[in-house]
Amino acid sequence: MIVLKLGGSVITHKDRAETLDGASLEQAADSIARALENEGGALEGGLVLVHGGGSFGHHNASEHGVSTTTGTHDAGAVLEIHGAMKTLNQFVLTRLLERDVQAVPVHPFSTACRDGDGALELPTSQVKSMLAEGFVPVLHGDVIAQTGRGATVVSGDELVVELARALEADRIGLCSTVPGVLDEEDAVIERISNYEAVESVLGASETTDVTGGMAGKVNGLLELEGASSIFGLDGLASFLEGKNPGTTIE
Ligand code: IP8
Repeated sequence: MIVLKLGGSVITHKDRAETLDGASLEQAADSIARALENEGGALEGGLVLVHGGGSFGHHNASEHGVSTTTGTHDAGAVLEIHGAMKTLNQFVLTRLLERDVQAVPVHPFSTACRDGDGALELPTSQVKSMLAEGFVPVLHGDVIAQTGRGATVVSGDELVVELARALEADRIGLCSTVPGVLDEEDAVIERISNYEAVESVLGASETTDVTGGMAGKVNGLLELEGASSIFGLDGLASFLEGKNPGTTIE
């Protein structure tokens, strides 16, 4: 099976609060629908989708000073951040359903939590049942309760790593705004097998992003057993056909 993340900055306009990038979301939904129609293709083992926040969630989280490590005990703040992410999730589900993709929501706030050290606990039995019944579960970056800190942000990237591990994913894909991890000359780095080799070129994210940026993504993916790919929207169809566009991380 495949775990695929649609980056928040791919499906939204990240610099304008709560603005969907409808054209990009539709392009992604088209690629997913086409790949699922292809019986016996790379998606035969099932697909779990995760999406990030982009201009939904991040603005609300930074307004309330909430990040992956700084929490809040204000339920109003939790509802705002979670509500923004549910709105975006609904947009994603609708675009997929319009294309006959049997997409269903899984909201991390209601299922996951962090322990006092920040370790993520994400139950996956419901995701496994959904997959077995032919659904495409769609999770998203969210706020979740954390022991001793109220509620903190969980990024879609962390969910991808945890899902890939728990579901023993064969392939992991991160669809980003860039065609892969870029070097100093903006050329795509084909393969990354250790973090130190690329540390200097992995800058922080430029717009409001309370989670890790490219460095965090690469670090998380390097922890996994299997190979993963980071690619742009134009590489999505090829990834879903079983190819390795962009940067391969293993
Ligand atoms: O865009 C973060 O998810 P990400 C979600 O995958 C929130 O980092 C609530 C800021």
